[in-house]
Amino acid sequence: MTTRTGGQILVDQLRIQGCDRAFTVPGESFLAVLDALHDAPEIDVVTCRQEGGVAYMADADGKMTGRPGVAFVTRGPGATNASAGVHVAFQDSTPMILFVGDLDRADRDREGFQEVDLPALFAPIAKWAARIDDAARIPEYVARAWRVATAGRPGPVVLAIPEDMLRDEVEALDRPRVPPVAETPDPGAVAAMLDLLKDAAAPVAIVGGADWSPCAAHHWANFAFRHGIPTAAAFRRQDAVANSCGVYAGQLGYGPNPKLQQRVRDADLLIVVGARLGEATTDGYKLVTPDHPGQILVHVHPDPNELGRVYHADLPICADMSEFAQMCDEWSDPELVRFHAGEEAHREWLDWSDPKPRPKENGKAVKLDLGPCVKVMRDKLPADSIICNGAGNFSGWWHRYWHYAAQPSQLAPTSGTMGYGLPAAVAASIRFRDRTVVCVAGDGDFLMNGQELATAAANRCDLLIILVDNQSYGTIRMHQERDYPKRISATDLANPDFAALARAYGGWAETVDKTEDFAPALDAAMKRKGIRLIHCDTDVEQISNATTIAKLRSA
Ligand SMILES: Cc1ncc(C[n+]2csc(CCOP(=O)(O)OP(=O)(O)O)c2C)c(N)n1
Repeated sequence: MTTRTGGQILVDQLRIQGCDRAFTVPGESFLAVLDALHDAPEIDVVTCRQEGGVAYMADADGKMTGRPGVAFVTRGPGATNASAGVHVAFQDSTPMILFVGDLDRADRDREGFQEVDLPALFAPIAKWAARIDDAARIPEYVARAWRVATAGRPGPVVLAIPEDMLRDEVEALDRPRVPPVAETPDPGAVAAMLDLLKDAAAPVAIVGGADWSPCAAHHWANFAFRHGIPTAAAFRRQDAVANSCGVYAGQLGYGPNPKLQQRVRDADLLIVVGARLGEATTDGYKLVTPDHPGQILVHVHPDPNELGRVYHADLPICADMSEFAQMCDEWSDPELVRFHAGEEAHREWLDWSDPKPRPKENGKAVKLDLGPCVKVMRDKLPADSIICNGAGNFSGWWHRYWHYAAQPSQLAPTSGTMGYGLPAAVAASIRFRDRTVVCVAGDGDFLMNGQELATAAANRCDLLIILVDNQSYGTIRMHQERDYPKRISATDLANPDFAALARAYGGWAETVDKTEDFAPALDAAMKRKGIRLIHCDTDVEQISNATTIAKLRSA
């Protein structure tokens, strides 16, 4: 056996596992890896401008592929910058592996340069956090990381890689590719679920989350449509089934359709597939309560640890999402009748997601009304466009009015982190060169990772940015107006000229401040490639798609 450096062994193992892309801000602590990547053309290295962007891109890549998004950052400041993305991957159940260059083994525990106890730092927000001290064991650690990140409820793994360990030249046995270990659903349990459906008067499904896939989206949509089961998406899992599916009922989360909420309350049978029924989806554990008296809960999840963790499940089913949905789709039972509620719920959602012009307030019409702008986007952009966003009320217009295609078409953090949209859009436009990628951002949200415009330019990304500028951290202002009216504190923003900023990165940009100017701006943007930014100059008065500050003050 020939000897290799730790860096080469690591890169070889990534290649074997099928890694084709890694996001990084380089550090001197992992030069041996960077050197090995020089000879690994199969792995596309995306060099970013801040580790927050690195980790969000890796998360987005993991969401799109179902394989771990891979990232390399340096110790101390690099690791702490990247930690926000590890938290997203944890809450969003995204497979991710973050490698962190660490200081030499002999110097550990002296609080050396940029030293942090990395496994301890990441333990509460990673599925597994460890350190590789022996180069000969790199294949074992990386193969295990691949398995841990993808199995059960997917999540992030963090591996610290000491600098001197990566330079060691040792003999190491490569591990073969980790095969997927799909949990086949128990046919008896699926039959029991179908029996419950036969007895139900008002079933509702809530779908999307851990381990969801295009295959699961396809089969669940077929099954639910065939039997007329109203299917809601969990918070920010709006691509769990194509929204064109005739029983798609809308998303739960912030600002949901009250009719959908009522339908969930009235359901006698809830079939929850993939979702963990988190705080946002369940409106603070109130829409569906953990004990859900009067409702039967079938909870289908890929991880046994999630079943019964918060919610009591009358019928828990541990299964791979794709296999479960496929088994449902292939099941034929003549006794299972079709519910009318599915199509009724879909009609209600169609009406809910149809933007009406915002009513005048105090005789004043809204100059730039975002609802009709989203409708213009729906009419002009391809139906399978990938919509990416971070956190802020601005996202509510797209969550309500955009019609999502089947997964992957939505990259949005269920953990509600700002600054996610642009890095996610960069990752999406590199992964899907042939698809339209849109980043929707608030002015606060955008500048949290605006530096990744440089990464977009360097990687010749085609992406469209819709920047909703209300000169405010508007969401927090909304909470302020409700709880402490007329006492604005720390929420006003002084912004740069966003259009000029995009142009400085080689992009095209236009500012619009009237609804009627949005469609021509979009036409102009669509004629071009590269970075395109439509800067929407809006009024903080329109604080969400349902509320104005005036209304909050008079409430
Ligand atoms: C990383 C991070 N920091 C802070 C917050 C708290 N937060 C939620 S929304 C928001 C304001 C977002 O402002 P903007 O992007 O301008 O959108 P708007 O609310 O005005 O629509 C803040 C500060 C958060 N969710 N994530």
